[in-house]
Amino acid sequence: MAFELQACLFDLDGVIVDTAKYHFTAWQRLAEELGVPFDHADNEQLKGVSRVDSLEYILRKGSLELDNDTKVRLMDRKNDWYLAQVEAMQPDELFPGVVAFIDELRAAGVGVALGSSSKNAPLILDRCRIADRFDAIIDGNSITFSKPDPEVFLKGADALGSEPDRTVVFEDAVSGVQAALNGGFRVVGIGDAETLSQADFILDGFDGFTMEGLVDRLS
Ligand code: B16
Ligand code: MG
Repeated sequence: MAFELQACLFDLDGVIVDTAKYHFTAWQRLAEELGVPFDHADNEQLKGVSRVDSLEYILRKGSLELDNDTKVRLMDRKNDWYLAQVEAMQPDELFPGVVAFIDELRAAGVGVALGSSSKNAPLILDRCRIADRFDAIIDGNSITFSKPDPEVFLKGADALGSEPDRTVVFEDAVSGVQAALNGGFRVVGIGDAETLSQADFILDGFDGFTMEGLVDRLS
């Protein structure tokens, strides 16, 4: 039986734009200052994970215990370095094909929402001039629980009036794929098949990808 597609929920970092590289340089700079080694494998663990949980990961890795005020100061420093890169973003940093795919969904009456853990999502969408493409925007400012909790996607489906099992989540992070599964969604992994092995299927990117292709692969 053909999959009945009602809505699509898009993660931001790593699905629509490659901001993971900006997070990496900012977290690595902070980790270095704290004397904690931080490499790409660490960054992979932090994809989809909230800012505070990302800092806690680094502190755990370095067996460091800090008071709350210091943690807030460190997160603000990291975010300032991150924002300095985000401020300069341009629409040409959108991944190839993602806007065309979203436009195809919208033209077909399929609801489209953002489901990101990032508190900086509104700024990134603005810099890339893509905010008006979404029927609903759920981001780090509207949620209490970090992925793999499904809150961000359940709120997205709720805003679109869609059923999770007829709603597809596009995710690049292990924590995000797990969040989608925890919410009862179908999920397409963007990136490495081994890392995202729990997804329904894996896509390298959106270039040339169509709604028909999506429905075919989920049916
Ligand atoms: P911010 P996503 C996530 O965005 C990132 O993948 C993750 O690395 C980041 O720590 C988190 O947002 C919070 O971001 O510091 O900007 O609030 O992948 O869920 O779109
Ligand atoms: Mg992501």
